[in-house]
Amino acid sequence: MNGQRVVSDVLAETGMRILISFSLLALLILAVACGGEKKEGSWLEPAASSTTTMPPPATAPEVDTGATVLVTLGDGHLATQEATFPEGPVVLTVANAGKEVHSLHVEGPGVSKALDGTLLADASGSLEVVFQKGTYELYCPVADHRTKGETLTVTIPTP
Ligand SMILES: [Cu+2]
Repeated sequence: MNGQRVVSDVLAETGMRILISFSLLALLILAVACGGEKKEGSWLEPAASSTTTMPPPATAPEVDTGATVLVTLGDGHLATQEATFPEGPVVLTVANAGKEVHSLHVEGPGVSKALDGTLLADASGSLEVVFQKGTYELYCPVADHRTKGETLTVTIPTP
């Protein structure tokens, strides 16, 4: 009986050892799997940094070809820095010089674009528009401001 107990104890002990080694293995596998995930994450990091390097080339053409024209919105009027705009990409810098809330909408050949939201007094925003030859209307889409005179027709001349 004693011998059998010893054998069973030994068996139980080896069983425990097997269990322990299995759980250790499982931990190792988990550690490796986590390490693998971390490696994947580190692989994603260079991709993310490469997308963050994307904006500079995108803004570079703006500097090269895009002209910047100031558009001033007032209470009942809309004025531009220049009488004619160049063909191609133009960044409209829109400034609210009035006391009311204003915004800007540009309508013309290939363009129907508006500022995101409205501009409070003394606020400014920018809107990039790619102009083609033709006539464009710039107006304030807020309430009835367009009919109150916040509109301007701009012609893009044929070179
Ligand atoms: Cu307005």
